[in-house]
Amino acid sequence: SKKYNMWLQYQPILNTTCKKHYQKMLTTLYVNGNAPTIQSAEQELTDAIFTMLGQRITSKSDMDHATIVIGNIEEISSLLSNDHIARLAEMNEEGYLVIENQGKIIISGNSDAAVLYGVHHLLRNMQLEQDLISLAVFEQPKNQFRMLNQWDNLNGSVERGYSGKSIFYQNGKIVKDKTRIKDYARYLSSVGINAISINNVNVWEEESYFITKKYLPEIREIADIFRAYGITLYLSINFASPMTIDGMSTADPLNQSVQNWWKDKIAEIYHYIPDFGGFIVKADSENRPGPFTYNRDHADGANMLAKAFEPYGGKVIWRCFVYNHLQDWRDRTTDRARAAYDHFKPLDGKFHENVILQIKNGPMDFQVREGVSPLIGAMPNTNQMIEFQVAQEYTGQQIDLCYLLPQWKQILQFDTYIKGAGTTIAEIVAGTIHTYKYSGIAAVSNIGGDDENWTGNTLAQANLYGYGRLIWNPDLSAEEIAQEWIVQTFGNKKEVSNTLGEMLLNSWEIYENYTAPLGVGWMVTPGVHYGPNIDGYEYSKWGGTYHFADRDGVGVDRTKETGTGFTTQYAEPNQNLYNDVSKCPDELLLFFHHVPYKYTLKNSKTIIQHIYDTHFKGFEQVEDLIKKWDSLADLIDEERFKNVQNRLKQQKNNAREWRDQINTYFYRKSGVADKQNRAIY
Ligand code: BDP
Repeated sequence: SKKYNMWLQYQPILNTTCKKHYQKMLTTLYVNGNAPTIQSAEQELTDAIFTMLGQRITSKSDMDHATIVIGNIEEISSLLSNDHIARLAEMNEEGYLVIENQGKIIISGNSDAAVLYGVHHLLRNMQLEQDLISLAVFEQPKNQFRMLNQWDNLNGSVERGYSGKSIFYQNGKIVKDKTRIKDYARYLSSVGINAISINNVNVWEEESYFITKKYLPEIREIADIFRAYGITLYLSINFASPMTIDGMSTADPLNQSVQNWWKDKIAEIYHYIPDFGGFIVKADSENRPGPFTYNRDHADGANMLAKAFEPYGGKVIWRCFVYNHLQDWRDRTTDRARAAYDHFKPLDGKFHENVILQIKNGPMDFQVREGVSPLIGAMPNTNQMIEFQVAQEYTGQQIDLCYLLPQWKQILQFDTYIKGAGTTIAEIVAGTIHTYKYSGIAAVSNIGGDDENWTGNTLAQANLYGYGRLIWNPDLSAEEIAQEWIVQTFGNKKEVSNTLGEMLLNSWEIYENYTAPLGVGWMVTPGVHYGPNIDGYEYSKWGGTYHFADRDGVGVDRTKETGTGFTTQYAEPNQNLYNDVSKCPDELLLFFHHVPYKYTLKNSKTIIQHIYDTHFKGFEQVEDLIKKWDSLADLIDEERFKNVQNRLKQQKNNAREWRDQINTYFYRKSGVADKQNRAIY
């Protein structure tokens, strides 16, 4: 069905000139090699051409008589000019070329996976109805690791999953029918994802056994599926596994028998999965076990595993989401925002070269708006990657529309100045600033399998698509990516492209308008994280104290002089930019400063008036989203149309609730009336 096919609709090409052109060019295929990835590429190409053009491409046994040739560079260099070969040689392992030469299309690359990416490049161009004559594309990914983290549990639930149950597990078992996993692998490879971890970072009792004989034979099957799409498999582990699995008395990373236990364990895993990627570890975080129990640090913990992985080329992806979740607001140095930097920065240079630190994009936790994590780039001698959240935990849970590409773009473009101007997050995680051995980008996935459409809200598919495209090429704009996605998903219709493009691009700002203001974050219902609850976390022992609203003002003082000192974790000039209230950008003001309600923003409004205005506006913007979507009724199939229409209706209720609660709360705290006298109670 259309909702199941996401952006790989391969709809029949309607434009007749274009269709004739393709039909003429794409008749016969020669495939070099038979590695699983090459077979996937061939399958995708032949199936897609059949649905788009209504013609079956025929296989040729020699290159000369084929109109398309695909294969690894080693196999088909005879068809390429010296110049082509030289250009390919300059690119990384996943670099590919797609060229047209005298009526023949050649897709080649530096690896089998690269060929698959090249095939998807061609298919994307065709769906966008581009000309194929004199194509000369040379592409390589900017980031080495392009990863997704599934937060799926064996019982079939998905932590922070808003799209139904897991496609990997059901009722305590790995699913027998793995068709859906295979299709997921297809979608991921079409946007260049090359690594996946398939279980929740919170590893509870039974998932600890994933690294044992009980589950490894079936996990191997999953690894085989992903391998055929160029995707390497990783597992999240329980740091206390030696105790949980084998009843040992300790998991101390410096204990010899613990080290031996892991060595044997990792050897066993490679026996099943020879190209196993490695582990993701959430340790000493939110009640998960870790090295702190034994008075060891995180380098001790990570290095123990890294050593055991060395003979196999495996990696340890160590998460930096480490903070004391039971904070004491009387001690400002326990500011949660400071935690990752305070824990990890002193350990720079102590990690083995096959350890990669995975750092959330912000210092807190995937809020609608946060500063960029100052830890990223601050450890020149330690591999790092950034972590995004495609799942919309704090951004509307795939009920509310929130296209996250503009947010991710902004984060990647952020200049840390750590090594002078131009030290952007994009360059740091691409490994071009500190020359990391391994680096890249990971994100929490947003898919599930209850509903055929994968993401609950059909429009949330844009975030998954966009995530892959952006991390392959961070220079693509949020708009370009939206347009690519729209055309492939809903067909090439101007009105849909225009209207939906506008809806997507404004949606993050709209969401921000009616939720927590000016970077303060966290005014959500505790636990579920959807809907407003302004003081829900404010006085709770879990996390604690995020907005400090009182009768005089609002915001968290994180300055050097009077606050938590978090601002000092940034390099200059960012440190000063955030520390100085007169310079701090409006959108983050309350993240860094506690200010009176009548404080005037750079946009010339007072804080309190800004809160009222954005909240009234945000609600109206949601009403406008509904109108816009309704105007597309005749251009979109009923099923997907209704799905989104229904979500937008729920979004409107949510926006109303946020608007009213936020406005009322701040009116009552401040006693300052709205200048426009709108209804606030
Ligand atoms: C938070 C989620 C929680 C995750 C945690 C994490 O609320 O469910 O376990 O992040 O990243 O955002 O480990």
